[in-house]
Amino acid sequence: MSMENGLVIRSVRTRAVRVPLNFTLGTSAAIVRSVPLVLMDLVSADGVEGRSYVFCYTSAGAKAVAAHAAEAVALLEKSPVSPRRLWEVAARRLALLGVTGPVRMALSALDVALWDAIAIRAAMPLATLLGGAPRALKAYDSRGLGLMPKEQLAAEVDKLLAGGLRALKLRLGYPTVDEDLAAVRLVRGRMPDGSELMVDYNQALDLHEATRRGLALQAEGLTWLEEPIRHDAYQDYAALCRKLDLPLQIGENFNGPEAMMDAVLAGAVDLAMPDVSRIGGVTGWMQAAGLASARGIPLSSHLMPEISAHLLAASPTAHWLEYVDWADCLLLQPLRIANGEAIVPSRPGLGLEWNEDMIGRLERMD
Ligand code: SMN
Ligand code: MG
Repeated sequence: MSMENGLVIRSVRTRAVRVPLNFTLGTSAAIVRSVPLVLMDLVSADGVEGRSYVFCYTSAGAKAVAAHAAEAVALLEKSPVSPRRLWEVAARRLALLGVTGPVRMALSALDVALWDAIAIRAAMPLATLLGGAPRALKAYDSRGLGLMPKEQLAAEVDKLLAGGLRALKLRLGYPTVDEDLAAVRLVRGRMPDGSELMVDYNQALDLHEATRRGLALQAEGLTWLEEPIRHDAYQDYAALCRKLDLPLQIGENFNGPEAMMDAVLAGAVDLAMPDVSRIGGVTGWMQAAGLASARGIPLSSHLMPEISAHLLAASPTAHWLEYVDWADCLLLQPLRIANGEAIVPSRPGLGLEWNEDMIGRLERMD
């Protein structure tokens, strides 16, 4: 099959599995002890395989993503499909349902699997195919450090630092600003000089409280303040950006590059961290990377680091990779961390190969 003709999908298989976490994550929104992931295997008519996976938040989310992926594949089967055609066809057919939430996550997962197959057929790492190259990326450890008692927090910081990364993300949103400050100081106090600390409120505050806490946190030397208020309150984010010296980070909830554009035009974006499964897969990410580049906005990623690493390596304003180990047990070659950085693999495509023995032992959710 030549490249001009695109890629004919022979089959797409999804498997929904529940993966236990090594570090429980208590955010202001939920306590997460295990994560539902949908694994996707696409096979082209000429036998090339493309893979992706997506974090689905809840069991129903995983089932919905798998169901929407199956319907989307039925729309595309038998004729050649490029990532662009995937979005054109699916967006036309699904506009009334809405290309958001699980629909967008399913399409994004398909887009990633398609790009993986295209890169594998071209015998290139995805980062290279997208105009970058495999390299070491700045990465922060985003495991654990949820809302928890202080002694546990201290023990977790030590354990995470032993993992080799020199930047951490702490969840905030304790009942009072003093408790938030105490958590920041405790964590900071255990981190070596030169290391960096990010904080994430997961949308816990209103504008008034976010201003108050933001001002109180400003002198703590934080790298960013993430999602203090509801994710789509762009006017309020713009007001916060003007009031605080501390850079604000948003983006994990951008529904496609269009949402990022709205946020940028509202003056709501100091730093951006799109999620590959909401921004629209590789296709949506590269459009978002263009916006970020045009405005000089530092671009970080959200979860799924094995996929995001290739995308950051091809993004002009690449900033931080969010590192978690959730998919490690599913992979024969998990994402490698060395010298405080994440290493983008130079294998063809994304470099995802399933550890079928381990997958066979996980709880299935489909
Ligand atoms: C987050 C979101 C969803 C699940 C886990 C963690 C968090 C992040 O907002 O930025 O990683
Ligand atoms: Mg977040």
